Amino acid sequence: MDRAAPASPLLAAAIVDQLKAVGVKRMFGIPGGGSSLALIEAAGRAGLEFILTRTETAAAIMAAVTGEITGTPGVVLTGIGPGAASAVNGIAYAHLEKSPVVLITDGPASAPHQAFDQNALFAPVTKLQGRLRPENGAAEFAQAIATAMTPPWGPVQLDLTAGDASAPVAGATPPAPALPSPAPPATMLGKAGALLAASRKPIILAGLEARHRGAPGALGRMADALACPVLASYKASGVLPASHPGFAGLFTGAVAEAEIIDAADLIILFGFDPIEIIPGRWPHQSPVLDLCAAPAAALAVEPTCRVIGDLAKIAGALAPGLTRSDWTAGEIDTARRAMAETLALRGFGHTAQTTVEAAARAAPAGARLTVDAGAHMFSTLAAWPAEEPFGVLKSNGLSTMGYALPAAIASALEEPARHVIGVTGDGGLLMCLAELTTAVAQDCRLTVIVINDAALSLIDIKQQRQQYGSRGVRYASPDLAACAGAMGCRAWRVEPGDDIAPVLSEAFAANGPTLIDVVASADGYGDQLTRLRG
Ligand SMILES: Cc1ncc(C[n+]2csc(CCOP(=O)(O)OP(=O)(O)O)c2C)c(N)n1
Repeated sequence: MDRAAPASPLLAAAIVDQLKAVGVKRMFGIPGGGSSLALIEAAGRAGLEFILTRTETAAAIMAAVTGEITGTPGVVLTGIGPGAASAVNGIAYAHLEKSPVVLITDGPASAPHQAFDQNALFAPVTKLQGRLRPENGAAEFAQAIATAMTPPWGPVQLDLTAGDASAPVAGATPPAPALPSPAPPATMLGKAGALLAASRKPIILAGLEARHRGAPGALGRMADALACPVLASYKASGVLPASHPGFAGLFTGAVAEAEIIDAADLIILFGFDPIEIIPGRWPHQSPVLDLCAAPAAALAVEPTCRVIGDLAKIAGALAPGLTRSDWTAGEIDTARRAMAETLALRGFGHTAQTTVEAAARAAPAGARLTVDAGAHMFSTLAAWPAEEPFGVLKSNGLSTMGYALPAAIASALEEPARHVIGVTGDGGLLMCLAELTTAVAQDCRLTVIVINDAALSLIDIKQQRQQYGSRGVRYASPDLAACAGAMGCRAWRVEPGDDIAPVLSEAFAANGPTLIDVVASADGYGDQLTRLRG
């Protein structure tokens, strides 16, 4: 006989209601025995999905990626103590890469077992920490959502005990506060307009803020009006389509693109976050006009003028004063070719470059790429023509390994019709391999491509450069196709000499998750890095 379902846990239900009200569709995590159970129950009743992952790190990355691509908060639930601690890396990603995330941890503990100050643990990587209680929880939760969603976006962390989650809230549930939209000060716009008017050869460096709302369109119109080159940060790949005549390549923050930036007489940062510039001296002399959505940490360079506000509105206000620059199409094309040459990977057999070029040729229209951290990343991004914002998902500010697969799962859940391709090193995949079972359980339409060189190649190169002995960077890699097959995922192993094209076609035609384990060469990475970074 069916037992009657228990009455809704009230604070938990109020939390779920607010999440639904701001557009949240799913939560990620691994429940502990406490408040997460009440939240999952309330979510189930309210029609909000709960995605059970294999690690809290992957859950937090999935939530952060969901927050980035949807512009609504990603939500993570964890248990107390170890569950909460395991989420830190994904929350650090959300913090450094400006993604709105709400993390609800069970706790605080009432006894020494599994007890530590969870608010203190998350303080360095969240915008707000707190504890939800029945008497103020609904209001504080509304405030937490607003904090996560106020530019610069970021994660918030809230403790919630099982008892509090199931207690009735006091007072009415407040609506989520309206989010502020700062207007750019007119004086700054005047100075920005004067800099633009004085420039004959401006260059635009587009950053991660340029991916949101109306910013990509505004960027394209500015690039067209100025007829100037645009470099995109890794995360901004696709904000100006790779096929656009103004697209000059990636901003890697290194010597690769120095020549074209040095040829410019004005550097326009368009939504660039300081985290996207690798540490070191700013080598360029020209004045910098910084157009940004939110005040952030100090840039490596003091801008001549900074305008803070909605990027589309700022660009719209500056548009009437823009005139065609002196750049020629030939100069921009030469820069694009030089960048491709700098990034060319000269290895043997299958390499990251040959593999991703083949994947790009075979990929279904509109496919999205996710990429992990490691030596394979440079060639992957260079070989993939991103045609739209979020066409590429990457951990850049944190540059965490174990990212490409969870990010691909988040993408597949949010946009099931869009095929997503996760390119990863073997080291990075082995950090999150178990999430293949999540992809299988959710029937995600994704293909993992492993550039399997049985080494932590990026670290291997650095070790070799320092002329240290080869220790601690190589291992015998397992047969990853066999591992994936055992988890219910269709998988292939591509050996040197095998034709990868038919395998890619089959994998991309499949509806569920697939994995291609490419036995690849690491030759050429060291030389490539020297050309890229000097
Ligand atoms: C979680 C995490 N641990 C360690 C690092 C440091 N790290 C950066 S790249 C790298 C090696 C990556 O190896 P692999 O995934 O096999 O890719 P490859 O460099 O061989 O292409 C390491 C250890 C990191 N970025 N993230």
